[in-house]
Amino acid sequence: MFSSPFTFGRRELKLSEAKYAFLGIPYDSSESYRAGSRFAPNAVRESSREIEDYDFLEDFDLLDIKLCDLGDVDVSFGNFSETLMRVKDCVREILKNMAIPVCVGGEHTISYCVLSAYEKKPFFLAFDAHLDFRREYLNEKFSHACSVRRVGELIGYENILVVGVRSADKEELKDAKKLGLKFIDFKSCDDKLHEKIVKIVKGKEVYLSLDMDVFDPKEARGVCNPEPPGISYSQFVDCLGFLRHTKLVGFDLVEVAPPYDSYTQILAAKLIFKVLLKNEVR
Ligand SMILES: [Mn+2]
Repeated sequence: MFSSPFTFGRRELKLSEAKYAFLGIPYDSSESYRAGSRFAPNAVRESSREIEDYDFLEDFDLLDIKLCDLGDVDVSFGNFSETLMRVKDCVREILKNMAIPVCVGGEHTISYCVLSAYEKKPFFLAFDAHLDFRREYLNEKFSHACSVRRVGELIGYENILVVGVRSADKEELKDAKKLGLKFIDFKSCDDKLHEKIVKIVKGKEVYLSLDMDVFDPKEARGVCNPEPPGISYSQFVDCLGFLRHTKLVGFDLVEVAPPYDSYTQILAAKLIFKVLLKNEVR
């Protein structure tokens, strides 16, 4: 007997049959601290295969999510512009088939690559410990530390909300305030967080970007730039109620670094299913 294929959630659907398309983007060329997010797509796949299909908390059968796994983008390590073209090609293929891209990085710069493929630019809702708003970092414009800034140049700063921020440098913070970037810092992530997010994203086409370092490192140690403290798994899942008020058009999960911990990839796999099922239960 052959084992099921090495796909996310053991899925075997084709792109033409799917509502969601899992795509690995194992690009981690600008990481400045703990490298290794290139290993995340396969690590997340491995963990996803062990998740049982019935979710008790939501009374939901995960097999009802029409999801396919397209494998990984053949990224060009160290070459951002070539990687950008390759990611754009793959994401365009997904969008042409009317499916929602579910991209697993890789570093946070992949969000810019994925968004470049959209003709109609969505609202960018990011969960991140970092502001990622530097003009450049180590003389590199397309660095993980500049990801939100580059996305802003692409879709407009007014179309961004970053949640969970607790780390930045003074210069980028000054720029962010000057350019009108919306963010909810970690201190403001209280029990009204869900409502605060809904107020801003209601009625919009939303692209969700989850940098796993937004979580408290006690819950997710295996990230490139851990930043204690942080939000909890339950707090994040509670926020996902925003999906009832928006149209989800894309999702990425970034910055998981499997060499430093083997639990974070399990949390990541679980969260991908949570996002998709919360988007199904409207
Ligand atoms: Mn971050």
